[in-house]
Parts: sequence; C-alpha cells; structure tokens
Amino acid sequence: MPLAFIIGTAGSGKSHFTAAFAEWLKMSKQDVAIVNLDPGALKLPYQPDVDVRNYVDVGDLMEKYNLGPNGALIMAADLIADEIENLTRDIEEAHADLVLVDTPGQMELFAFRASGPYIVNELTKEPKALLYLFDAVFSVNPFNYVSNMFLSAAVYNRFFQPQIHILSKTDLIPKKDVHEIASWSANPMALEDALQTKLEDSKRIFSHNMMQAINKLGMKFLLMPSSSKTNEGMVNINATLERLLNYGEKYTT
Ligand SMILES: Nc1nc2c(ncn2[C@@H]2O[C@H](COP(=O)(O)OP(=O)(O)O)[C@@H](O)[C@H]2O)c(=O)[nH]1
Ligand SMILES: [Mg+2]
Repeated sequence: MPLAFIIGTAGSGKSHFTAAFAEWLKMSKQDVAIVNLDPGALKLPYQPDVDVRNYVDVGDLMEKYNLGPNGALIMAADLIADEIENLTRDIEEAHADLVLVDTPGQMELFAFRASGPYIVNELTKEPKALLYLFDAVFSVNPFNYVSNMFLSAAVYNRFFQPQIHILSKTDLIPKKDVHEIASWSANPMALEDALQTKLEDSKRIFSHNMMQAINKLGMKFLLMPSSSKTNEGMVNINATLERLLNYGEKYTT
C-alpha cells in the first residue's frame, strides 16, 4: 500500500493536516490508516492506527540514560530505525489502501539525521510521496517563503521521493495573501518583485542572486493552499497524490 509522509518545520501543522486529510479521505470512502512516527507527541488530534510510541518511549530514555528532553528526543528519533520490522508489520495489519505518516514534530530530527531516509526507504517498497507543509502565517513574508523553499529543496535532497508542496493554515491569513503566496510559486518574477519591494537598493543584488539560485536548482512547484480547519485544498491535494502514487487510479479499486 502506498505511503504519504507529512513533513514540515515544527508547528507547520503536520499532525492537524494528517487528522483533517484522513477524516476527509474517510468521508470520501477511502480506506486510510494513520501512522504516528513522532515519539515525542504528547497529544495527537487523531487516533493513530500505528504508533511509534508503543516501541520508543521518550520518558523511559530520559530516565534510563539520564538525558534531558532534547537529548532523549534525538535518541528516540534514531531508535525508530530499529523498530522498522514492528512498524512494517503493524502497517500491513492495518490493511489500508493509503497510509498517512505523521513525522516527528521537529523536522530536523527526521530529515537531517540518518534514520529518516532509512525509515522512508525501508518502511515500504511501494510507491511513496512526501507532503511538505509551508506554514501560511510564516510564508506571508517573501524572505521566509524563500527560506522555506530552500529547506524543502534540502528535504528533497535527503529523500529523493516525489514531493507535494502545501501551504498550510490558509484560514489564518487573508485570501489575497494566499493568492499572492501561490503566485510566487507559479511565477518566479512575482516572487522576485515581492523580494525587491521589501529591500533597500544595496541588498537587491542579494535577492537577485537568490532568484538565480532558485531558477538554477529548478525549484519549481505549485504550492497547494490548504486548511485543516475548513478542509480547503483537500480535493486538489488528493488528486495530485493519486496521480503521483497511482498514476491516476483510485487508491481503492
Ligand atoms: N487555524 C489553523 N490552525 C492550525 C491548522 N493546522 C494546525 N494548526 C494549529 O497549529 C499548531 C501546530 O499544529 P500541529 O499540527 O501540532 O503542527 P506539527 O508540529 O507540524 O505537527 C496547533 O496549535 C494547531 O491547532 C490550520 O489549518 N488552521
Ligand atoms: Mg506533530
């Protein structure tokens, strides 16, 4: 069964997106399972079908190795890799047509340590994709937006899996800002204009060079607006995911 990994910076809305998208899929009669891969999650907005916390306990690690919360979280992220067999078995037992995987709160613990790409590779040999979340509130500033673009490219460079780019929490910003951010993803000139208007003359060369790097790296994607509060975007995201994972077939046959 295909797997979709939800990824993004801390607080970008991964867990709530996972919950809302799963609910939306269930209402559309899709058979979906949810995996929680965040060993540090205290409260989740969904009931996971598979939960890494059954195998890796951050509290136990703090006690056993005399670690603080950060050290224990790093250790926990690495230990997930040892649980691949258990997680794979649990996922198979869920018998779903699509599996949504909510990844650890702090993205670097997953994307920028050895365990993350190992887990993504080993968890299944079936088609998979990453859903990378851009926080809308953070992305309103074009410089933040560009930082996030580079981060998403760094994530791609770690996993080399098909990646869908999502603008999360759009209910928190005005519609015109949603359109503007989406226009930056569709049109590099619009982004360059937005950067230029925010800069003093002396710094404009910097933004110009940055745009050249973006164009050279081929960092081209269409950002898909979404809200876990209003379910905006779920239809489009699902259609894109279906195309990526199943070449246009439904998850359920
Ligand atoms: N208004 C609104 N708030 C959201 C949305 N998605 C997440 N949030 C809030 O953003 C915060 C972080 O969300 P969470 O899903 O825990 O982020 P994660 O760390 O990436 O898993 C929480 O307080 C959520 O209630 C959304 O679509 N709309
Ligand atoms: Mg989370």
